[in-house]
Amino acid sequence: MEVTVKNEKLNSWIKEIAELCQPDSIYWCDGSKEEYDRLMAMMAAAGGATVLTKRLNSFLFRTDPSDVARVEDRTFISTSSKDDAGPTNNWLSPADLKKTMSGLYKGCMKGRTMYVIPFSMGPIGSPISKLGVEVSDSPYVVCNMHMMTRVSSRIYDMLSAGEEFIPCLHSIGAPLEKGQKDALWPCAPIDKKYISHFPEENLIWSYGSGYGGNALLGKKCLALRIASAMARREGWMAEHMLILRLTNPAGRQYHVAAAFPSACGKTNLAMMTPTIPGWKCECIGDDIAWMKIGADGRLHAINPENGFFGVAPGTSYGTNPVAMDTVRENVIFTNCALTDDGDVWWEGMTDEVPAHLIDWKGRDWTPESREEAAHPNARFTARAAQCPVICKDWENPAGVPIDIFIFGGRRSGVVPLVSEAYNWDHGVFLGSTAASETTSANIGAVGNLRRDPFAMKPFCGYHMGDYFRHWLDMGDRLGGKAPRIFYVNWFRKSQDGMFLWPGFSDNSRVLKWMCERIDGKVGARETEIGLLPNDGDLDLSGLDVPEASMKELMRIDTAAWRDELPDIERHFAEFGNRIPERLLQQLQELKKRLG
Ligand code: TSX
Ligand code: MN
Repeated sequence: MEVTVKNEKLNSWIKEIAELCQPDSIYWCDGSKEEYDRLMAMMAAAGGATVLTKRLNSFLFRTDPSDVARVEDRTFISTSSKDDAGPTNNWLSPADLKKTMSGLYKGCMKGRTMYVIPFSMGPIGSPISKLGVEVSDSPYVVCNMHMMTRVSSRIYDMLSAGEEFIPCLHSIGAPLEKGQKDALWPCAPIDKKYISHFPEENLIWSYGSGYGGNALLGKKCLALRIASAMARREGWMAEHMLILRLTNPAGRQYHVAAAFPSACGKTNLAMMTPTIPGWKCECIGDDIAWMKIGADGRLHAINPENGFFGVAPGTSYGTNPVAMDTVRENVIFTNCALTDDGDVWWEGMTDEVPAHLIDWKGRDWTPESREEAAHPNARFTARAAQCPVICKDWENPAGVPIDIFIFGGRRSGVVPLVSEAYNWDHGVFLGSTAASETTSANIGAVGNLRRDPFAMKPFCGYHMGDYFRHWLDMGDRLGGKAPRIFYVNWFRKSQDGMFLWPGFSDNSRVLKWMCERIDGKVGARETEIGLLPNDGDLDLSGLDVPEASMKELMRIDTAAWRDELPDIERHFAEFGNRIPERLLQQLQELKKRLG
């Protein structure tokens, strides 16, 4: 495509990058279906993409075994002062990092095409949206960006009209010498991978990985790390939250934004089908929320993304039928297993395990094989518009007004099914101390307690002490119009290790209680840790959870809570003098209540 964009910053940046990376050619993307189909056909012909004959317009990619997930150790927040990146981020000085990475970028696109990808995070033209331009040498990235962001030639017009954009430089870091045969998934070794953010100049540099959050720079890099830093400067919020709309039988709507660490089923909750009669749930987003205070004084949220980049293993018609229907066609699968009849399969997809598969490494697989057929972090990429329960307002440029914030984690003990914060400060305390037990899907030993404040630990683009303070500031500005804050734990277990709560669709019962709290229809009992449902207030009709289980789900184990206090103190101490006094006060009050 012949493109002229009258944007000096863009043109000089592209020129500079082309001179540094030395691609064979430059291609300006327009986001069209024709472009998508052409690049997919090219990758299929080269062998990197497998056409799935059983799933319309769908493709399977197998990555290099060294390039299967985000690389947190290689992720950097590069601010001029190390202290501004905070204790939860890796830091290198902008000068040092740029010097090292410029060395790597030199000639790194030799033998390849450099794609210029213009995109909008959020509906094109929404006052909450932001533009980005990703330069990448990966056609896999182009096709995924088509689904996960709004890629369109209209962005060029907006850039020509002088709109701002966030430059996102990406290379897989695998130049091709003349005559050299390309790898099926070219990338750089781990010690050469860098996922770098320069929040002081809204700039992203990624090198060496083609995978997900390392390479689709609109998502974690722009919409969370860079956007969180912008949001603090500009007085809005960029959060790692799903967004959903609940409608009660009377037709009243409630909007929920919820933050959970990984392996808690965020996508499942975002697409949940309520069990309680007459209640409806619609999906607005499953990963990221951008929120601004509107003219009405309330907090309005948009989903800056255009699709789902979801974890496949564990997704089934049992756990998430809506996701299964979302991925029936027009899907990019990454690191799933391939069936003999040209479909994908992953662990947990069906009760019956296929007798033969090609595993994610391209090898024959049978149920006797020792390794998993799909990688535990295997993914699907699908447009949000394909989701059968996508909310009609999911692209409303004004966003949806948030009524309820939910934080949560995976805890086999101690934390009750649901509690409500006493007030905004207490809610911020709950978010800032959120913790989850590690599962086999995480790194490290299974069952360790990990603090992941606001589920933002890997995604906050600045000092997390300042981030907590920003939450307190937002509460001050929102005043009586602030969303109410709740904390949930779907994962409490009995003495004999069984899940006490059925979870999934029955979580609608917990959400219903929250809505009734908002409307002042139900009371709550004051406990040491927050407000809990009174007996009989949770709608358990048609549910056969034994009364003893409900009692255990709601039990406050004050001794166990007291045992948590030193860990919370250690956690807060990490943030040094940037921890807000108001959170330390919340900790003191919790201590006092526990006696
Ligand atoms: O996503 C989950 N949610 C939220 C759903 C809206 N999961 C899966 C977590 C891994 C990503 C859950 N797992 C939930 C849950 O609420 N609860 C549980 C634990 C659980 C697992 C199985 C059963 C009950 C609870 N029951 C049976 O298997 C029959
Ligand atoms: Mn996420």
